[in-house]
Amino acid sequence: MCGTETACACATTPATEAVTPADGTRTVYQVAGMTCGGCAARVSKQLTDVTGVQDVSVDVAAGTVTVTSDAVPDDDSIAAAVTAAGYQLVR
Ligand SMILES: [Cu+2]
Repeated sequence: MCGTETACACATTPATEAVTPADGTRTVYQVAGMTCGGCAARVSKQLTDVTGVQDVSVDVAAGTVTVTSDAVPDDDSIAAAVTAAGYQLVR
């Protein structure tokens, strides 16, 4: 089940598997509203497009998103990407 108002491919979209690069800065964010693998995939896809982001790992159960990037990402860029996916960055 997915509590979002927009269409979410909950049943068909697999969660993104975590791939951790050898180097990079890892930042953990709290994201509200994610309920399934489809949600995780949506958030992951948007965050991957943020400049400097190398890898995104979503933990739906914990409601956290771990972003690996060249440098510590701009909070506003991360928030905008999460919002674009249909969820809310908790900060
Ligand atoms: Cu969902």
